[in-house]
Amino acid sequence: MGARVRVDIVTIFPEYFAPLELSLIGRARQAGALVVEVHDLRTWTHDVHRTVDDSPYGGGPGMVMRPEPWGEALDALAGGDPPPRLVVPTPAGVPFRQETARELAAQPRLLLACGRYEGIDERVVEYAAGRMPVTEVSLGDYVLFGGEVAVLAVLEAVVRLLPGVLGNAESLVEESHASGVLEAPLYTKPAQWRGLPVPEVLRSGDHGRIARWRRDQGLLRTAARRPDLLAALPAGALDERDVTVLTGAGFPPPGERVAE
Ligand code: JA5
Repeated sequence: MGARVRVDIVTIFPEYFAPLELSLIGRARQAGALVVEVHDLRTWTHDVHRTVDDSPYGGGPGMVMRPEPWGEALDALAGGDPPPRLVVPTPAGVPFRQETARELAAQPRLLLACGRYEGIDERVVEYAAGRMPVTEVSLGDYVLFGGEVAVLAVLEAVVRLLPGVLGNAESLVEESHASGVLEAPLYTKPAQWRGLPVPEVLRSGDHGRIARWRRDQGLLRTAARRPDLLAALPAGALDERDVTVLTGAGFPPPGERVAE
């Protein structure tokens, strides 16, 4: 993981990024682990209306972001050696995962581009890809008004991996997500709340039993909610007891799974 990341964000809504002053991201900036600059794409327009969009070639609904302001933004922000990694959120991107966050956290510079309307003229990414590494990412199979909220999510996933932003305890949580199995449910005091008890095992003090219970709960949740993750586990990730827990709860044995 890189020691410090410089991030430039280009958007037509700079106010969306006010939260970057807050909480742990704000603290990371104050600690110097992170340098963020937010740029208004309209800086790189020259007409009186500061136009950034036009109608789509080929017809269809909505508007498309014109390439010229983006080209000037790249000229202004993507110079230097090495150039930044350009990250563009789009529903048509490759899935953004924890491993993507880890890869981005290792870069010295990131340039995060926020689309609006129906998206950005394709030639912007084509042009950029000839000059710098480009990653178009999707945060999930849904549509947003623009890339701003996705960029905030990407940045939060990256910043919490920077050294000095979190303690070691939290770093281990990331490792367990990397295991491909969802986390077990969490509880805190009181032991009884509105008639609902904390599972007895968590109050037993038996750390072996607790670890096994958490493993089981994580596996059962994963089977119920994310069968895709279970199916993608590498061979040997599940032991005989894991398989017994899953089949005992009525889930098909992983590996004998047919298409979902
Ligand atoms: C919409 C112009 O993966 C969820 C996402 C939806 C969405 C993203 S990422 N970017 C945009 C966009 O709309 O730029």
